[in-house]
Amino acid sequence: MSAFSAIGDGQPTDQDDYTPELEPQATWCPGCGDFGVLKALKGAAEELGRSPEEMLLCTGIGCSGKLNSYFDSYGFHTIHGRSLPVARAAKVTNPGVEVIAAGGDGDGYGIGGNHFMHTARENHDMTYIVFNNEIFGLTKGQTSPTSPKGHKSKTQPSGSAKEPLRPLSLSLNAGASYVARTAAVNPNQAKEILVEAMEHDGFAHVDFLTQCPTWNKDAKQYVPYIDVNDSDDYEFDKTDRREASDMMAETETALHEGKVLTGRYYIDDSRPSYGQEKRAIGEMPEEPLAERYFDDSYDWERSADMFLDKHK
Ligand SMILES: Cc1ncc(C[n+]2csc(CCOP(=O)(O)OP(=O)(O)O)c2C)c(N)n1
Ligand code: SF4
Repeated sequence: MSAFSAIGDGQPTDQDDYTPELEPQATWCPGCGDFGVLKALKGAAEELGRSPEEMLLCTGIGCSGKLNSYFDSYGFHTIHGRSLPVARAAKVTNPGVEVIAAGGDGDGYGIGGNHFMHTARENHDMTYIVFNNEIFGLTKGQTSPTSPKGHKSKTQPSGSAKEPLRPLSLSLNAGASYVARTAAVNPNQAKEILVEAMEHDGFAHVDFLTQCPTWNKDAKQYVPYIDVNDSDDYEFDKTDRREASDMMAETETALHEGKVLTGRYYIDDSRPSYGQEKRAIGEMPEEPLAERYFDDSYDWERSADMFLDKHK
């Protein structure tokens, strides 16, 4: 069955449907926050009734990149920092698929930072989960873009001299239409946020705090956490860009002072996604482009020919 013909079949699912036969048991270190992402993702997919055939999970490289070995859906384990371009191409050609991209903070905010910025700007319809453990995990704990200033590692033995990147603020300013932060220690909130992110039409960025007990002793377990949407101490309108921006800045600063703030920060339901915009102006056909691969009689246009014709 092709992916697009499975869409809308509404097959009943339970969490076991997403457990692969090949690697049913994840091999992350005991206590790793990555287990929390897997659990939340399985719970969200089940709640939304998405069958494994309706989902594509594109991952980068790192401990986090193993997510698609442990989640049984269509999957693409890409190269370092490149989950987003692959996910974009898949969504553009097969819009009915539920596309999820995932990777670490090194993968997504470092080497893949350019893709992150422009996928947010173009509002591609997908969920992007960043496993933020504030270090490079797989390669044994080097300083990453989100490591706090002063954090000591083998690559920065005297402590990082650099201010960390602010992922929520970057995402908002780049153009993401849904921005949230959750934590592996908060599985219920994490699942609810992933459900919302998957339902959102546009680029939904979830910064997921995932403790790495093996290489990042500083970050501990990201507890106690506070949900800024539930706490009386925080009041802001998550549909207001300026108020969201202020709340994000406070959250990012607080993290390195030992205060873990999480929640939904920004939601814009009015902005069309990349695919919706392209279809509206006639640059993309209504039917999934992917269907053409199954049509032997389809006469493919070569983009180079179209381009050369215009310049004659
Ligand atoms: C182009 C390239 N550069 C470097 C590496 C080596 N490498 C593999 S994983 C990794 C970092 C992983 O850290 P992160 O993305 O934060 O994910 P985590 O392991 O913490 O989940 C690096 C630098 C690589 N595989 N490819
Ligand atoms: S090294 Fe860290 S991030 Fe990687 S599996 Fe172990 S605890 Fe998790």
